[in-house]
Amino acid sequence: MRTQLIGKLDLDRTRLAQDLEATFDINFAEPYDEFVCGRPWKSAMLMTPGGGEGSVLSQFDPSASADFTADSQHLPYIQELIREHFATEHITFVRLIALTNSVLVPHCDYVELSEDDKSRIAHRVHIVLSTGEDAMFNESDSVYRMKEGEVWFIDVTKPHSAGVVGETRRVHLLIDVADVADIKNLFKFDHELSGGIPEANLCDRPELADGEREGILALSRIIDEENIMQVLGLVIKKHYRKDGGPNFVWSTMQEIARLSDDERIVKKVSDLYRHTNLERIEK
Ligand code: YCP
Ligand code: CO
Repeated sequence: MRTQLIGKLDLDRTRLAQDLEATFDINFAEPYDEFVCGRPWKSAMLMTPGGGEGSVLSQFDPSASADFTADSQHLPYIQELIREHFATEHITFVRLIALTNSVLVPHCDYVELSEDDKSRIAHRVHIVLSTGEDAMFNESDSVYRMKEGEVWFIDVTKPHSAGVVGETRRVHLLIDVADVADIKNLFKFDHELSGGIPEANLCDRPELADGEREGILALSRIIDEENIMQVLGLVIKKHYRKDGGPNFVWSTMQEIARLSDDERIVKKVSDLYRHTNLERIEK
């Protein structure tokens, strides 16, 4: 399913605020380190196959039907949002995601899954519970914002990344749903698929200036195996604010690596690209 706006939920701000406060008592997992430049990507499972604990999707048998986890019991309003707006029988996973001052490496998901698993988590839906101007999303060469209350399909087979370039605590619900005969059956609220990323959600980014590009490429003079993720983080952050042209992040990293004249850096960049975009080898 291509990335698009599905609809908007009227959130009860007071009840939501209570639940968001309660999320501070939940133990978030901090998985997918290798995708993160900055503070951890924090994830709490709210629904899983069987309702048990675990931090990453691959720890569950997706053929079991999904149930609410113990953590989700602390969040009565969010549970209600899920129950009242979605046909829960199609849900495989629901995660609560918190991100602050951090950018994710542009990547593709599902690359490690079998065809069977893919059909059980065929569609990824985002619900925005809390966000800000500094919280953005990227797909291919576009950067956009999902606004509070909005519900989106995200095509995670396309290269994508999330970024909060400031102090906002961005909180989303991520709902993975199985392939259903008619997509309309998933939703119990008024919805209208936008067909693509609406113009109003796209971020207007000025073109990257020549001097900035030179400065970024000059990171080749200091890049090493210890700071590579910070260099990558700088390049990604710049991508969220400036338009550097097609495939900016990875083509810039490859160029920085080449200019570094360091074979280890060239290999690290290419390994990281392969792991995040082409094949995920569990270590
Ligand atoms: C996921 N993709 O969609 C992960 C989250 C980054 C990579 C972290 O489950
Ligand atoms: Co992803």
